[in-house]
Amino acid sequence: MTNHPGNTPPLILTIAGFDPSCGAGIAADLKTFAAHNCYGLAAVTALTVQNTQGVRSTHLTPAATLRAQLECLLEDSSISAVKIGMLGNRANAAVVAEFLDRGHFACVVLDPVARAQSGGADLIDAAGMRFIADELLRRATVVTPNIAEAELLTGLKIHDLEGMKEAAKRLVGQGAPAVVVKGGHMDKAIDVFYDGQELQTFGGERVKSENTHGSGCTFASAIAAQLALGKQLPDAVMLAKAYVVKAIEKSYAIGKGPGPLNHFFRFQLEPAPRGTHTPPQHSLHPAAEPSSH
Ligand code: PXL
Repeated sequence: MTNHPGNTPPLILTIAGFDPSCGAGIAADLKTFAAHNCYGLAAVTALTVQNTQGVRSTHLTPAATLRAQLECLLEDSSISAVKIGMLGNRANAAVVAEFLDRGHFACVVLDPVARAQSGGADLIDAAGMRFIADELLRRATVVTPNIAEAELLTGLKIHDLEGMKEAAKRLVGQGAPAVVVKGGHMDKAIDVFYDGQELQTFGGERVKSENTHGSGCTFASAIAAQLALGKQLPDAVMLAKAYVVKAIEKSYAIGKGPGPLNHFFRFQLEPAPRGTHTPPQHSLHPAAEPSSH
């Protein structure tokens, strides 16, 4: 039996919820890691019921089961970076804090997910959000709230770029080593980066596309991948933003609501045509196998 650790790419763990439409959450994270040539591991905090039109319900993983998933992975694998998304409630957030303390990870990207862009059920309870503010911010390498999440974490009301800068400073004051306040929901998609020293803005015209479901998950995961590949903040943030913009530009609809990003735009310039599938003529495809029974 062979095992080739020399060939292993960086392993990145996502701790997040599952979205069956695979635009956001764990599926978006794993696609992003794969697109960056990294291997993704995943611990599931919640099963959501949703399609592109919104979240209908959430079903949280029991805290003991989340803890068991995390311990099981930690025993076996050397994890280069951790990305944290939907946590669901305080109990699961507390399990994650415990896990971060045990794992001593070099890179932890915390996306403090509160609600889906399409609305619907809350993705964390109020006590969980308070726990993120009090306990998880300081355990992260970088935190990536959108405007609504930055408001919940700081208590500020954010109306403009100045408000975003104030929130970024406040979050660093509250213990986050570095922050990106995402302005994707403002007129101009400007993000504010602050690490306690330099306040920087990453500009951008808004991409003309409805297909932005999972862009927050993808952004945080792309930062985790860039950090795992050895990039420093804020270069990792800049590269992640460029990746998200391109993946939105190359996106397509899969349902009636906002579609997912095209995570693999680098590999596949045009989507495959639908309805004209020809089985490949090699022995690995079941349709090409001679029937033996
Ligand atoms: O985009 C936030 C988000 C995170 N995690 C899960 C989600 C969503 C939004 O739908 O479903 C599992």
